[in-house]
Amino acid sequence: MGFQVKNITPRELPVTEERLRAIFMESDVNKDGLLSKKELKQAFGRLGALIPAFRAYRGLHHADANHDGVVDKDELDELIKYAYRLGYKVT
Ligand SMILES: [Ca+2]
Ligand SMILES: [Ca+2]
Repeated sequence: MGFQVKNITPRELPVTEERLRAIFMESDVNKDGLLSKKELKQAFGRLGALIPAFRAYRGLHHADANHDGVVDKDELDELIKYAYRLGYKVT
């Protein structure tokens, strides 16, 4: 019959923790070694989050152990674990 099977498989792979680390570090646009909420929003946007602002808020809440409003390099591991559990896929 005349219709095509819509079974397009994008080349998506589950994101690894290494990849997440790279994405978060690249999202530190002002290179101060800290991830602000704005930078987190950008990172989650790159990961394909439906509502990056919400994920930035949740991720920050989860990882920001010293409550200074930014994720530093000591807190990054927690952020990576949080993002990893969400099971993002990257192309
Ligand atoms: Ca920064
Ligand atoms: Ca912090």
